[in-house]
Amino acid sequence: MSTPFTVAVTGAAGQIGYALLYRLASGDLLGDRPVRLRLLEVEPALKALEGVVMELDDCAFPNLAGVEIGSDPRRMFDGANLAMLVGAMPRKAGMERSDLLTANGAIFTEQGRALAASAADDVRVVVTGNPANTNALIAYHNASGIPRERFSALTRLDHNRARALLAERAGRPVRDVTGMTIWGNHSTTQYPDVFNAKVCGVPADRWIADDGWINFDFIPTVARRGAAVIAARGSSSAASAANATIEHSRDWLLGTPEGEWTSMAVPSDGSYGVPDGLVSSFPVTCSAGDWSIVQGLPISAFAQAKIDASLGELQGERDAVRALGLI
Ligand code: NAX
Repeated sequence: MSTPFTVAVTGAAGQIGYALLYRLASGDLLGDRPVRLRLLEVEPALKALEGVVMELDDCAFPNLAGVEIGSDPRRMFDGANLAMLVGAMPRKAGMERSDLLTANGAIFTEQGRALAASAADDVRVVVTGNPANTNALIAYHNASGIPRERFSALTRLDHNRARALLAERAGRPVRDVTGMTIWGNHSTTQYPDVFNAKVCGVPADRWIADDGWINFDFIPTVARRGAAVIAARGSSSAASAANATIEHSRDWLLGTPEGEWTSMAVPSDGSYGVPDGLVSSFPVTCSAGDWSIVQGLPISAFAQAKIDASLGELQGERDAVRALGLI
């Protein structure tokens, strides 16, 4: 039997956690390879987490090699090959943006340091908790010794939403939609890029041939899908966010399919003029645990203006956390 792969999950008693853990344990990440789970929560949520673990036990998953829970990040990240940072401080009524960044700054500086202290040498980190891009920026700045390329933030849910919406409009199955890209921040300023996507191998804008739909329907619908789910369901996306967190991690670890790319927010290497180090979403291919940004995609003036707006927002967040001394 192969060595168990250790996955640390933060915010494990939350709603994304509840949708995520059973899929990790059942083999959706690495198939038959045994998985060991290390679940981090804040102290008051540990009781609820015990119930989640009881249910994991009751599933009798053959490849679940053990579960540990706790509230000490250094202990829970010990030996982690993959860390899914899902837990974050939500914005509460009356909270200023700087309060939100300060609260999350405290979480992600501590978790960055804890990862550096105790995670496995090959650790990879995906940040799902919002504001995901900037939380990842804070974490990598505080994880001295771990290459920044090992940190990423989730825009796969946006990517999946964009693919599904384009497929529906084209009247084709989702598998026929390729080459989707989310650029920028995981927020309403993101730019979902139809112009480099294809449907059945044909450029999607030629297939759709309706710029009005792309600009005034597709882009805002993808960008505001999270709010639409909250309005309908009464709580934020959970199953789809868990699914995206798994797909992001699986592609990173095992590789993107031949000829296809995905969207991941990663520390910029300056590609496409994105300031170095900013955690921004790009088209990426992955192979054997490394990502690389797809180069040379054409960006129109319209697209560039959208991307610049999102980058402006990310730079504002970066400047704010820098002013707070978090990076
Ligand atoms: P929940 O509020 O249900 O769960 C969050 C859990 O995190 C709670 O159990 C809480 O106790 C825990 N937590 C808080 N601080 C912690 C800390 N310092 N260490 C460990 N655990 C901690 O939220 P949920 O719906 O599960 O969403 C989790 C995060 O994902 C939120 O920040 C949310 O905004 C974000 N999302 C990100 C998405 C993305 O695509 N990047 C989409 C879905 C989601 O909105």
